[in-house]
Amino acid sequence: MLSKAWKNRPFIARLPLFQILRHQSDDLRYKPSIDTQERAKSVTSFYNQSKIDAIASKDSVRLVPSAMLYTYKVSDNSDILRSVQYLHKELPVRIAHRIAGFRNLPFIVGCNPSILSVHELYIRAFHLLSEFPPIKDEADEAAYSKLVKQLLDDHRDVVTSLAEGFKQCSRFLQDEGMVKTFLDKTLTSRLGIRMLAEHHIGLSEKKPNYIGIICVNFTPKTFIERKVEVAKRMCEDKYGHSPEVKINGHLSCSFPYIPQPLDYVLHEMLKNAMRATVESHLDTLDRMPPITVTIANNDIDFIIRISDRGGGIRHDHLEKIWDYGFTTSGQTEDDRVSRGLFGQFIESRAAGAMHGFGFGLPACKAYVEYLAGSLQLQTLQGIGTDVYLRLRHIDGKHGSFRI
Ligand code: ADP
Ligand code: K
Ligand code: MG
Repeated sequence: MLSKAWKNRPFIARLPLFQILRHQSDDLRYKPSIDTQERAKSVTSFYNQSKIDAIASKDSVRLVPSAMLYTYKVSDNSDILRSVQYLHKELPVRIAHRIAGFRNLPFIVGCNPSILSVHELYIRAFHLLSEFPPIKDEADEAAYSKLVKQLLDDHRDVVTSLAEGFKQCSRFLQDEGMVKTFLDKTLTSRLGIRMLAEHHIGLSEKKPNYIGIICVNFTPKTFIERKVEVAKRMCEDKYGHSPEVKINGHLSCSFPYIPQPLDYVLHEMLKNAMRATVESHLDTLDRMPPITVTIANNDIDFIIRISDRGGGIRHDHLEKIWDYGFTTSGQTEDDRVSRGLFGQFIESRAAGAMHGFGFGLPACKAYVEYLAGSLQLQTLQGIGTDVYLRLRHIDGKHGSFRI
């Protein structure tokens, strides 16, 4: 019901906030899948959200990977049903917490079209998931999984949208800490939600060597080789050349792990090492020093060290590289650097197009710490950089993280 005061306002004042913003900017990329009715609902939720508040006051229930690994070892239907019932309860709680995060952003940031579009996606996901009726049988489970898959897809570009949004409002932002707290929380919570959702979907899909998202014989060497190939291809697209990558250390080790979050982390670290190597060897592109990746495995954790000879990181940049948004990309005047990649990547929305947003290091650190690991960097100015990625095993023997 519209109040009388509302009806009496001039037309523009009756438009929901985000609609006004939409008319101001052409570069908004709203998901076409949000229909008018859903949009009306999410708009109402900007102002009136007692249901979201109620659910946001609940605590989330986080799972230990070893429990995920062993509870669902025999994936008969009762396990699948238990897993989906957990998701059905848990996802609205986690999403409601994130919506509260968006609502607490400073007004000028919350109004940014890219950030607002993500806020709206979360509200929409909240309604779709929290209104899904109780799941009693296989048919319900299939319908719910279908919805979750669709949402995973709709939310695919969230990180890029947030990066764009914060880049656009960086001139209004004085409080680095606020940005960091919001993004660390939003990104790691998103990672957790995606891991849970993909784990459930994976349980039904029964991929060989996988229990949900857990690869039972994860082999770092093979995984790194695949990531190297992808990064090399990107590097060659940009510069026409890419450095060799040598892998040494514990090449044959293999153990259960969740490859999904590592995918992003290794991709970002390899891109950084390759960029530094190429840009510091522009006159000798045909004989660049290789990047060396070393794998070390032990009972408690496994370590991946990426060593490059890309000239290192300037002293006065060392503090800033962990800040969201800090980048040296686009600063080089050299034609051989600015010609393609950086400009082109900033425009692109394809997965892995994060180069140039200055999100790589801080986002990876947040993800790795969420997984009870650490990401550290040692640089030898004038020579190169070593990145140390340490991750705990998920066998539960020495304590683990919760998803
Ligand atoms: P982006 O790659 O988008 O610039 P990152 O957060 O990944 O953002 O990195 C921030 C900055 O840190 C880079 O712009 C670069 O100046 C510096 N940096 C990161 N890794 C390396 C490296 N291996 N060698 C030299 N500089 C690096
Ligand atoms: K950065
Ligand atoms: Mg990077």
